[in-house]
Amino acid sequence: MRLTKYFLPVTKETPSDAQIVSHKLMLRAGLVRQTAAGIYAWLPLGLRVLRKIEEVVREEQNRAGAVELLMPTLQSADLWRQSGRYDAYGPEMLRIKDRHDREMLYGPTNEEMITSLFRDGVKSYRDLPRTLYHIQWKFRDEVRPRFGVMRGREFLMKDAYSFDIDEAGARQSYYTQLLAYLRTFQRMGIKAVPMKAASGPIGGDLSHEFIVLAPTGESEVFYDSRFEDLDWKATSDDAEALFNQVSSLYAATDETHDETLWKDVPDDRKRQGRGIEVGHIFYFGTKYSASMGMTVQTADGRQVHPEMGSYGVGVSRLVGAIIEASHDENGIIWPESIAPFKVGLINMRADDASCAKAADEIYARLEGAGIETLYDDRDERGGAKFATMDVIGLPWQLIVGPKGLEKGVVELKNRTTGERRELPVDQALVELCAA
Ligand code: 5CA
Repeated sequence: MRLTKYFLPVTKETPSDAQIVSHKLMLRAGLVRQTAAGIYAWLPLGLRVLRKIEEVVREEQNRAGAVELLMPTLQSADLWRQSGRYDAYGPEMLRIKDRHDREMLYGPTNEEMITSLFRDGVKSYRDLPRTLYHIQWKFRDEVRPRFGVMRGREFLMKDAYSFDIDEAGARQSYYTQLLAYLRTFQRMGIKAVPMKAASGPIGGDLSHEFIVLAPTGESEVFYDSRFEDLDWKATSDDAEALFNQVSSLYAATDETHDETLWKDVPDDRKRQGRGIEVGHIFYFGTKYSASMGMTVQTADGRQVHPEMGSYGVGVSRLVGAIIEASHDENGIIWPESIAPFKVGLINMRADDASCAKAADEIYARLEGAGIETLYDDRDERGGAKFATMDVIGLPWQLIVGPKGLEKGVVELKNRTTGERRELPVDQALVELCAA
């Protein structure tokens, strides 16, 4: 993508309405703009990151055997009356009337809708177990939307729902999602610690929050440092063993913190700090299947209410959380797996015909090799171009200038380490292909 044809409204000034670093950087780097309190437009660069995160989430859900569908954002109040939650949910639910005076709502979550869809399509134990998920916008009329996309009113969530014939099966589905979550977050370059959680208005007796550590986080957290050493990629597919391992180590938020258990953690392993909740999983048994009349026939002919769980990932919140965990004084540092482009190609002298020709050729070769490149072909000062590339945080910068070209070299900068090296063009391209 050529910057002269793109829409990237980068700003130098720190926006005054933003309190935390990720919100400031998301505005400065031209990722989002607020259009109403807690509601954001995703500008082209921000949208690319959002899509990348979505794709990692999708791949790990599919790998875990979950099946994707898409439910609408608008739901009917009658559906929520079936579970009794329409009145219970409170002012966070945005309630709307259509032209026929029918009561509608903008979905804050989808337990009722998925239960009704599954109920109408399932007959017997042979149709179970199933985990269905979608990635869809939600609306919660938060009292205090703040910190940008971190606590928005409209936000993108992956929500999955599992249906099992009995509790043992439901626990397996829960463990499978737990493993999928740890893999998902690790692929995004962040460490999210699973912590025992209170299950809140969703209900149920087994629940974990996934917390990314960051000083600006909303919850206070207490955990065993052994969580820092676990490698989820290396963990086997035995989800139950993983669950047992996770359960054997102490980790809790301020809501569930237990001083007596905390005392048993050796002092040199005690870690305390703040964190951001990027995911939350729940097992809640037959709460919705019973209240909404979903039954299936078991192998021995009995009728039972399926056991259910729900599993949420804050997809749009993750954009902010990853920036909180990965930035420096000059801007964002994207982990490669979710970077909006891999390479920022800088032409130092757009007014110099031979320099522009060389940069154009490199751009064509990068594109030809399938490397996602943002090409700064604007007629601007070098300093402004460096500042733009640093703030938007692409993993690699490739700098083409007339002096280097005389020697046959370009400069390759690694955004994470800050290391800069002069290399012949061919070698730089080989390294970028391999990186
Ligand atoms: N139905 C369940 C699981 S599917 C559910 O709604 N869980 S939740 O309430 O915990 O939300 C799931 C995730 O969405 C949270 O872990 C958080 O990362 C994200 N989230 C929740 N509220 C907001 C918000 N106001 N802004 C941005 N992300 C949010």
